[in-house]
Amino acid sequence: MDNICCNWQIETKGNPKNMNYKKNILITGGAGFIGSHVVRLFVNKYPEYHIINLDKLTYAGNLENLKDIENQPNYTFVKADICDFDTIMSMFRQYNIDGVIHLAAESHVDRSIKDPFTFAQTNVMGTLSLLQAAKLSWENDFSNKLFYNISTDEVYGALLMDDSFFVETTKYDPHSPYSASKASSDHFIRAFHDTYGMPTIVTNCSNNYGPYQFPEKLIPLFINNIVNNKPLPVYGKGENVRDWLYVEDHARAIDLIFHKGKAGETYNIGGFNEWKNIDLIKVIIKTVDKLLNRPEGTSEKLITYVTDRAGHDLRYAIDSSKLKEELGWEPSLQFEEGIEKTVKWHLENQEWMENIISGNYIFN
Ligand code: NAD
Ligand code: TDX
Repeated sequence: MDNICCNWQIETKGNPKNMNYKKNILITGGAGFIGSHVVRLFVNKYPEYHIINLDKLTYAGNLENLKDIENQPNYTFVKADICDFDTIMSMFRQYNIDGVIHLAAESHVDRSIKDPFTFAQTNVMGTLSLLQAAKLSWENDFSNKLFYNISTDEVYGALLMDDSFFVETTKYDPHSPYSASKASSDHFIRAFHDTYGMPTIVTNCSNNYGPYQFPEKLIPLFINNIVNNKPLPVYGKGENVRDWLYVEDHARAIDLIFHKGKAGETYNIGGFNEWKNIDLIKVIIKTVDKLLNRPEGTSEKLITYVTDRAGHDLRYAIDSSKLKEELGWEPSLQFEEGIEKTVKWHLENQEWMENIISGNYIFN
Protein backbone atom coordinates (compact mmCIF):
# COMPACT_ATOMS: atom_id res chain seq x y z
CA MET A 1 0.00 0.00 0.00
CA ASP A 2 1.35 3.46 -0.85
CA ASN A 3 1.52 6.15 1.76
CA ILE A 4 -1.96 7.44 2.32
CA CYS A 5 -0.72 10.93 2.94
CA CYS A 6 2.52 12.83 3.07
CA ASN A 7 5.74 11.37 4.43
CA TRP A 8 6.22 12.26 8.04
CA GLN A 9 9.59 12.77 9.64
CA ILE A 10 9.71 10.37 12.55
CA GLU A 11 11.06 11.91 15.75
CA THR A 12 11.44 9.92 18.92
CA LYS A 13 11.89 10.98 22.51
CA GLY A 14 12.25 8.90 25.62
CA ASN A 15 14.28 5.89 26.60
CA PRO A 16 13.76 3.06 24.16
CA LYS A 17 15.79 0.52 26.12
CA ASN A 18 16.41 -2.77 24.39
CA MET A 19 14.87 -4.68 27.22
CA ASN A 20 12.76 -7.77 27.07
CA TYR A 21 9.45 -6.22 27.87
CA LYS A 22 6.47 -8.46 28.53
CA LYS A 23 4.42 -6.46 26.02
CA ASN A 24 5.15 -3.65 23.57
CA ILE A 25 2.04 -1.52 23.42
CA LEU A 26 1.42 1.15 20.81
CA ILE A 27 -0.88 3.88 22.11
CA THR A 28 -1.88 6.34 19.38
CA GLY A 29 -3.01 9.88 20.23
CA GLY A 30 -1.29 9.68 23.61
CA ALA A 31 -0.48 13.40 23.66
CA GLY A 32 -4.17 14.29 23.54
CA PHE A 33 -6.69 14.51 26.36
CA ILE A 34 -7.81 10.91 27.00
CA GLY A 35 -4.67 9.38 25.49
CA SER A 36 -2.41 11.18 27.98
CA HIS A 37 -4.36 9.66 30.90
CA VAL A 38 -4.15 6.20 29.32
CA VAL A 39 -0.39 6.54 28.69
CA ARG A 40 0.22 7.76 32.26
CA LEU A 41 -1.79 4.90 33.75
CA PHE A 42 -0.03 2.21 31.67
CA VAL A 43 3.51 3.62 32.09
CA ASN A 44 3.14 3.87 35.88
CA LYS A 45 1.17 0.69 36.48
CA TYR A 46 3.07 -1.65 34.15
CA PRO A 47 6.86 -1.16 34.31
CA GLU A 48 7.09 -4.56 32.58
CA TYR A 49 5.47 -3.08 29.44
CA HIS A 50 7.09 -0.81 26.88
CA ILE A 51 4.61 1.97 26.06
CA ILE A 52 5.12 3.61 22.69
CA ASN A 53 3.08 6.78 22.32
CA LEU A 54 2.62 7.70 18.66
CA ASP A 55 1.15 11.12 18.02
CA LYS A 56 1.28 13.63 15.16
CA LEU A 57 0.94 16.55 17.59
CA THR A 58 -1.85 18.33 15.81
CA TYR A 59 -3.28 21.43 17.48
CA ALA A 60 -4.81 19.00 20.06
CA GLY A 61 -1.60 17.13 20.92
CA ASN A 62 0.43 18.56 23.77
CA LEU A 63 3.48 16.92 25.32
CA GLU A 64 3.04 19.05 28.42
CA ASN A 65 0.21 16.62 29.24
CA LEU A 66 2.86 13.96 29.88
CA LYS A 67 5.69 15.91 31.57
CA ASP A 68 5.50 13.78 34.71
CA ILE A 69 6.22 10.49 32.93
CA GLU A 70 8.31 11.50 29.92
CA ASN A 71 11.56 10.22 31.47
CA GLN A 72 10.29 6.84 32.59
CA PRO A 73 12.45 4.04 31.15
CA ASN A 74 9.48 2.10 29.75
CA TYR A 75 8.14 5.10 27.75
CA THR A 76 8.93 6.19 24.20
CA PHE A 77 7.35 9.02 22.27
CA VAL A 78 7.21 8.92 18.47
CA LYS A 79 6.05 11.90 16.47
CA ALA A 80 4.32 10.47 13.41
CA ASP A 81 1.10 10.52 11.43
CA ILE A 82 -1.11 7.41 11.55
CA CYS A 83 -1.89 8.00 7.85
CA ASP A 84 1.77 7.47 6.97
CA PHE A 85 1.63 3.74 6.31
CA ASP A 86 5.36 3.19 5.68
CA THR A 87 6.33 4.83 8.95
CA ILE A 88 3.70 2.89 10.85
CA MET A 89 4.97 -0.36 9.31
CA SER A 90 8.55 0.39 10.33
CA MET A 91 7.35 1.27 13.85
CA PHE A 92 5.62 -2.06 14.22
CA ARG A 93 8.81 -3.85 13.18
CA GLN A 94 11.20 -1.70 15.21
CA TYR A 95 9.26 -2.03 18.43
CA ASN A 96 7.77 -5.48 17.88
CA ILE A 97 4.31 -4.20 18.74
CA ASP A 98 1.87 -6.73 20.11
CA GLY A 99 -0.99 -4.55 21.30
CA VAL A 100 -2.55 -1.37 19.94
CA ILE A 101 -4.77 1.05 21.84
CA HIS A 102 -5.95 3.46 19.18
CA LEU A 103 -7.06 6.92 20.31
CA ALA A 104 -5.54 9.22 17.66
CA ALA A 105 -8.34 11.11 15.96
CA GLU A 106 -9.79 14.43 15.05
CA SER A 107 -12.24 14.70 17.93
CA HIS A 108 -14.20 17.96 17.84
CA VAL A 109 -17.68 17.97 16.29
CA ASP A 110 -17.68 21.71 15.44
CA ARG A 111 -14.41 21.35 13.51
CA SER A 112 -15.84 18.37 11.61
CA ILE A 113 -18.73 20.52 10.41
CA LYS A 114 -16.26 23.05 8.96
CA ASP A 115 -13.68 20.56 7.64
CA PRO A 116 -15.06 17.03 7.16
CA PHE A 117 -12.20 16.00 4.85
CA THR A 118 -9.58 16.03 7.61
CA PHE A 119 -11.87 13.85 9.73
CA ALA A 120 -12.23 11.24 6.99
CA GLN A 121 -8.49 11.33 6.38
CA THR A 122 -7.37 10.81 9.97
CA ASN A 123 -10.24 8.86 11.47
CA VAL A 124 -10.97 6.55 8.55
CA MET A 125 -7.79 6.31 6.45
CA GLY A 126 -5.50 6.63 9.47
CA THR A 127 -7.30 3.79 11.25
CA LEU A 128 -7.12 1.66 8.10
CA SER A 129 -3.41 2.35 7.79
CA LEU A 130 -2.86 1.13 11.39
CA LEU A 131 -5.02 -1.95 10.86
CA GLN A 132 -3.21 -2.91 7.68
CA ALA A 133 0.20 -2.38 9.31
CA ALA A 134 -0.85 -4.55 12.26
CA LYS A 135 -2.14 -7.27 9.95
CA LEU A 136 1.03 -7.37 7.84
CA SER A 137 3.39 -7.14 10.81
CA TRP A 138 1.57 -9.86 12.69
CA GLU A 139 1.62 -11.96 9.49
CA ASN A 140 -1.81 -13.33 10.22
CA ASP A 141 -0.54 -14.99 13.41
CA PHE A 142 -2.72 -13.19 15.90
CA SER A 143 -1.89 -15.14 19.05
CA ASN A 144 -1.46 -12.77 22.01
CA LYS A 145 -2.23 -9.76 19.80
CA LEU A 146 -4.98 -7.16 20.22
CA PHE A 147 -6.14 -4.09 18.31
CA TYR A 148 -8.34 -2.00 20.58
CA ASN A 149 -10.25 0.95 19.10
CA ILE A 150 -11.46 3.79 21.32
CA SER A 151 -14.75 5.02 19.96
CA THR A 152 -17.66 7.18 20.96
CA ASP A 153 -21.36 6.97 21.80
CA GLU A 154 -22.00 9.51 19.02
CA VAL A 155 -21.93 6.71 16.41
CA TYR A 156 -25.32 5.57 17.70
CA GLY A 157 -27.02 8.84 16.72
CA ALA A 158 -29.39 10.72 19.00
CA LEU A 159 -31.95 9.64 21.60
CA LEU A 160 -35.29 11.22 22.41
CA MET A 161 -35.94 12.83 25.79
CA ASP A 162 -37.18 9.59 27.28
CA ASP A 163 -35.68 6.77 29.30
CA SER A 164 -33.98 5.01 26.36
CA PHE A 165 -30.25 4.19 26.32
CA PHE A 166 -27.60 3.20 23.80
CA VAL A 167 -26.70 -0.48 24.23
CA GLU A 168 -24.00 -2.42 22.38
CA THR A 169 -26.51 -3.66 19.80
CA THR A 170 -28.00 -0.25 19.00
CA LYS A 171 -27.80 0.31 15.26
CA TYR A 172 -25.22 2.87 14.13
CA ASP A 173 -26.85 6.11 12.96
CA PRO A 174 -24.18 8.85 12.95
CA HIS A 175 -25.22 12.42 12.14
CA SER A 176 -22.13 14.64 12.22
CA PRO A 177 -19.07 14.26 9.98
CA TYR A 178 -17.14 13.45 13.17
CA SER A 179 -19.46 10.61 14.19
CA ALA A 180 -19.70 9.37 10.59
CA SER A 181 -15.91 9.09 10.47
CA LYS A 182 -15.76 7.31 13.84
CA ALA A 183 -18.54 4.92 12.77
CA SER A 184 -16.61 4.15 9.61
CA SER A 185 -13.43 3.40 11.55
CA ASP A 186 -15.39 1.07 13.88
CA HIS A 187 -16.72 -0.77 10.82
CA PHE A 188 -13.17 -1.25 9.52
CA ILE A 189 -12.09 -2.64 12.90
CA ARG A 190 -14.90 -5.21 12.82
CA ALA A 191 -14.22 -5.99 9.15
CA PHE A 192 -10.60 -6.90 10.05
CA HIS A 193 -11.90 -9.15 12.81
CA ASP A 194 -14.50 -10.85 10.63
CA THR A 195 -12.37 -11.10 7.47
CA TYR A 196 -8.87 -11.83 8.74
CA GLY A 197 -9.56 -13.06 12.27
CA MET A 198 -7.66 -10.16 13.86
CA PRO A 199 -8.46 -9.91 17.59
CA THR A 200 -10.14 -6.53 17.96
CA ILE A 201 -12.22 -4.72 20.55
CA VAL A 202 -14.28 -1.56 20.16
CA THR A 203 -15.49 0.52 23.08
CA ASN A 204 -18.01 3.33 22.78
CA CYS A 205 -17.71 5.88 25.55
CA SER A 206 -19.80 8.89 26.57
CA ASN A 207 -18.50 12.47 26.96
CA ASN A 208 -15.30 12.68 29.00
CA TYR A 209 -14.14 15.56 31.20
CA GLY A 210 -11.15 16.24 33.46
CA PRO A 211 -7.59 17.63 33.39
CA TYR A 212 -5.78 18.26 30.07
CA GLN A 213 -8.92 18.51 27.91
CA PHE A 214 -8.39 20.90 25.00
CA PRO A 215 -10.32 24.14 25.64
CA GLU A 216 -12.48 23.92 22.54
CA LYS A 217 -14.70 21.43 24.42
CA LEU A 218 -17.57 22.63 26.59
CA ILE A 219 -16.22 22.06 30.12
CA PRO A 220 -12.64 23.45 29.86
CA LEU A 221 -13.83 26.29 27.59
CA PHE A 222 -16.47 27.37 30.08
CA ILE A 223 -14.18 27.04 33.13
CA ASN A 224 -11.62 29.28 31.43
CA ASN A 225 -14.25 31.80 30.33
CA ILE A 226 -15.79 32.02 33.80
CA VAL A 227 -12.37 32.57 35.37
CA ASN A 228 -11.73 35.39 32.84
CA ASN A 229 -15.27 36.85 32.90
CA LYS A 230 -15.89 36.04 29.24
CA PRO A 231 -19.24 35.10 27.63
CA LEU A 232 -20.38 31.46 27.80
CA PRO A 233 -21.76 30.54 24.34
CA VAL A 234 -24.65 28.13 24.94
CA TYR A 235 -25.80 26.47 21.70
CA GLY A 236 -29.55 26.72 21.06
CA LYS A 237 -31.56 26.66 24.27
CA GLY A 238 -29.06 24.60 26.24
CA GLU A 239 -31.57 21.74 26.31
CA ASN A 240 -29.33 19.04 24.75
CA VAL A 241 -28.35 16.21 27.05
CA ARG A 242 -24.91 14.64 27.37
CA ASP A 243 -23.73 11.77 29.58
CA TRP A 244 -20.49 12.69 31.40
CA LEU A 245 -17.63 10.50 32.64
CA TYR A 246 -14.47 11.52 34.50
CA VAL A 247 -11.51 10.78 32.22
CA GLU A 248 -9.57 8.67 34.75
CA ASP A 249 -12.58 6.36 35.03
CA HIS A 250 -12.46 5.95 31.25
CA ALA A 251 -8.72 5.18 31.43
CA ARG A 252 -9.37 2.54 34.13
CA ALA A 253 -12.03 0.95 31.93
CA ILE A 254 -9.60 0.87 28.97
CA ASP A 255 -6.98 -0.85 31.16
CA LEU A 256 -9.50 -3.45 32.32
CA ILE A 257 -10.88 -4.11 28.84
CA PHE A 258 -7.41 -4.29 27.27
CA HIS A 259 -6.50 -7.05 29.74
CA LYS A 260 -9.81 -8.84 30.32
CA GLY A 261 -12.07 -7.95 27.38
CA LYS A 262 -13.06 -10.57 24.85
CA ALA A 263 -11.80 -10.23 21.27
CA GLY A 264 -14.54 -9.45 18.79
CA GLU A 265 -16.65 -7.74 21.44
CA THR A 266 -17.99 -4.23 21.90
CA TYR A 267 -18.35 -2.60 25.31
CA ASN A 268 -20.18 0.62 26.14
CA ILE A 269 -18.53 2.84 28.75
CA GLY A 270 -20.51 5.45 30.69
CA GLY A 271 -21.44 6.48 34.19
CA PHE A 272 -25.24 6.85 33.95
CA ASN A 273 -24.69 10.57 34.43
CA GLU A 274 -26.92 12.61 32.12
CA TRP A 275 -27.03 16.38 32.27
CA LYS A 276 -28.92 18.97 30.27
CA ASN A 277 -26.24 21.40 29.05
CA ILE A 278 -27.74 24.41 30.82
CA ASP A 279 -27.94 22.57 34.17
CA LEU A 280 -24.36 21.37 33.78
CA ILE A 281 -23.22 24.92 32.98
CA LYS A 282 -24.86 26.15 36.20
CA VAL A 283 -22.93 23.52 38.19
CA ILE A 284 -19.67 24.71 36.59
CA ILE A 285 -20.52 28.34 37.33
CA LYS A 286 -21.35 27.53 40.96
CA THR A 287 -18.12 25.56 41.42
CA VAL A 288 -15.82 28.17 39.85
CA ASP A 289 -17.49 31.04 41.74
CA LYS A 290 -17.17 29.12 45.03
CA LEU A 291 -13.50 28.30 44.50
CA LEU A 292 -12.73 31.91 43.50
CA ASN A 293 -14.63 33.23 46.54
CA ARG A 294 -17.14 35.06 44.37
CA PRO A 295 -20.73 35.38 45.67
CA GLU A 296 -22.92 32.48 44.46
CA GLY A 297 -24.41 33.08 41.00
CA THR A 298 -22.00 35.94 40.11
CA SER A 299 -21.05 34.43 36.74
CA GLU A 300 -24.56 33.45 35.58
CA LYS A 301 -24.70 36.78 33.74
CA LEU A 302 -22.05 35.40 31.36
CA ILE A 303 -24.51 32.85 29.88
CA THR A 304 -25.08 33.85 26.24
CA TYR A 305 -27.44 31.87 24.01
CA VAL A 306 -26.01 31.54 20.49
CA THR A 307 -27.03 29.86 17.21
CA ASP A 308 -27.39 26.12 17.62
CA ARG A 309 -24.78 23.66 16.29
CA ALA A 310 -25.86 22.27 12.89
CA GLY A 311 -27.38 18.79 13.28
CA HIS A 312 -26.99 19.04 17.08
CA ASP A 313 -27.83 15.59 18.52
CA LEU A 314 -30.52 15.98 21.18
CA ARG A 315 -29.48 13.40 23.74
CA TYR A 316 -26.82 10.75 24.41
CA ALA A 317 -27.12 8.18 27.21
CA ILE A 318 -24.97 5.08 27.59
CA ASP A 319 -26.01 1.83 29.19
CA SER A 320 -22.76 0.30 30.47
CA SER A 321 -24.37 -2.68 32.27
CA LYS A 322 -22.48 -5.19 30.12
CA LEU A 323 -19.13 -3.81 31.28
CA LYS A 324 -20.26 -3.88 34.90
CA GLU A 325 -21.72 -7.38 34.73
CA GLU A 326 -18.97 -9.03 32.68
CA LEU A 327 -15.85 -7.22 33.89
CA GLY A 328 -16.93 -5.50 37.11
CA TRP A 329 -16.17 -1.90 36.06
CA GLU A 330 -17.93 1.03 37.71
CA PRO A 331 -17.13 4.74 37.73
CA SER A 332 -15.42 5.87 40.92
CA LEU A 333 -16.40 9.54 41.08
CA GLN A 334 -19.67 11.34 41.65
CA PHE A 335 -20.16 14.12 39.11
CA GLU A 336 -20.01 17.11 41.51
CA GLU A 337 -16.78 15.67 42.93
CA GLY A 338 -15.32 15.25 39.41
CA ILE A 339 -16.26 18.79 38.40
CA GLU A 340 -14.72 20.24 41.58
CA LYS A 341 -11.52 18.25 40.94
CA THR A 342 -11.44 19.51 37.34
CA VAL A 343 -12.01 23.17 38.28
CA LYS A 344 -9.34 22.96 41.02
CA TRP A 345 -6.90 21.45 38.52
CA HIS A 346 -7.54 24.34 36.11
CA LEU A 347 -7.06 26.94 38.86
CA GLU A 348 -3.81 25.29 39.96
CA ASN A 349 -2.48 24.81 36.40
CA GLN A 350 -3.29 28.10 34.73
CA GLU A 351 0.05 28.04 32.90
CA TRP A 352 -1.11 24.96 30.97
CA MET A 353 -4.08 26.94 29.61
CA GLU A 354 -1.97 30.08 29.02
CA ASN A 355 0.52 28.05 26.95
CA ILE A 356 -2.30 26.72 24.80
CA ILE A 357 -3.83 30.14 24.29
CA SER A 358 -0.43 31.67 23.41
CA GLY A 359 0.41 28.70 21.14
CA ASN A 360 3.58 27.86 23.09
CA TYR A 361 2.66 24.25 23.65
CA ILE A 362 3.56 22.67 20.33
CA PHE A 363 6.38 20.14 20.42
CA ASN A 364 9.37 21.01 18.26
P1 NAD B 1 -7.95 14.88 21.47
O1 NAD B 1 -8.38 15.69 20.30
O2 NAD B 1 -7.73 15.55 22.78
O3 NAD B 1 -6.60 14.10 21.13
C1 NAD B 1 -6.39 13.48 19.88
C2 NAD B 1 -4.91 13.18 19.74
O4 NAD B 1 -4.72 12.52 18.48
C3 NAD B 1 -4.02 14.43 19.72
O5 NAD B 1 -2.91 14.23 20.56
C4 NAD B 1 -3.58 14.55 18.27
O6 NAD B 1 -2.32 15.15 18.10
C5 NAD B 1 -3.57 13.10 17.81
N1 NAD B 1 -3.75 12.95 16.37
C6 NAD B 1 -4.70 13.53 15.59
N2 NAD B 1 -4.51 13.21 14.30
C7 NAD B 1 -3.44 12.36 14.26
C8 NAD B 1 -2.78 11.66 13.22
N3 NAD B 1 -3.16 11.78 11.95
N4 NAD B 1 -1.71 10.87 13.54
C9 NAD B 1 -1.31 10.74 14.83
N5 NAD B 1 -1.90 11.40 15.87
C10 NAD B 1 -2.96 12.20 15.58
O7 NAD B 1 -9.04 13.73 21.60
P2 NAD B 1 -9.63 13.01 22.90
O8 NAD B 1 -10.79 13.78 23.37
O9 NAD B 1 -8.52 12.67 23.81
O10 NAD B 1 -10.20 11.68 22.22
C11 NAD B 1 -9.35 10.55 22.04
C12 NAD B 1 -10.15 9.44 21.37
O11 NAD B 1 -11.27 9.09 22.18
C13 NAD B 1 -10.71 9.83 20.00
O12 NAD B 1 -10.63 8.71 19.16
C14 NAD B 1 -12.16 10.18 20.29
O13 NAD B 1 -12.97 9.94 19.16
C15 NAD B 1 -12.47 9.21 21.41
N6 NAD B 1 -13.52 9.65 22.36
C16 NAD B 1 -13.46 10.89 22.93
C17 NAD B 1 -14.43 11.25 23.87
C18 NAD B 1 -14.40 12.61 24.55
O14 NAD B 1 -15.34 12.94 25.26
N7 NAD B 1 -13.36 13.41 24.39
C19 NAD B 1 -15.46 10.37 24.18
C20 NAD B 1 -15.49 9.11 23.56
C21 NAD B 1 -14.51 8.76 22.66
O1 TDX C 1 -19.32 26.37 23.18
C1 TDX C 1 -20.06 25.37 23.29
N1 TDX C 1 -21.37 25.52 23.63
C2 TDX C 1 -22.23 24.48 23.75
O2 TDX C 1 -23.42 24.67 24.06
C3 TDX C 1 -19.56 24.02 23.07
C4 TDX C 1 -18.12 23.80 22.71
C5 TDX C 1 -20.44 22.99 23.21
N2 TDX C 1 -21.75 23.20 23.52
C6 TDX C 1 -22.65 22.04 23.66
C7 TDX C 1 -22.64 21.08 22.49
C8 TDX C 1 -22.90 19.73 23.15
O3 TDX C 1 -24.29 19.52 23.31
O4 TDX C 1 -22.16 21.28 24.77
C9 TDX C 1 -22.26 19.87 24.53
C10 TDX C 1 -20.87 19.26 24.62
O5 TDX C 1 -20.13 19.74 23.51
P1 TDX C 1 -18.61 19.28 23.22
O6 TDX C 1 -17.79 19.52 24.44
O7 TDX C 1 -18.20 19.90 21.93
O8 TDX C 1 -18.78 17.69 23.10
P2 TDX C 1 -19.65 16.78 22.11
O9 TDX C 1 -19.98 17.48 20.85
O10 TDX C 1 -20.79 16.22 22.92
O11 TDX C 1 -18.59 15.60 21.79
C11 TDX C 1 -17.69 15.11 22.80
O12 TDX C 1 -18.13 13.90 23.35
C12 TDX C 1 -18.08 12.74 22.55
C13 TDX C 1 -16.27 14.93 22.23
O13 TDX C 1 -15.86 16.14 21.65
C14 TDX C 1 -16.22 13.80 21.24
O14 TDX C 1 -14.89 13.59 20.82
C15 TDX C 1 -16.72 12.55 21.91
O15 TDX C 1 -16.74 11.50 21.00
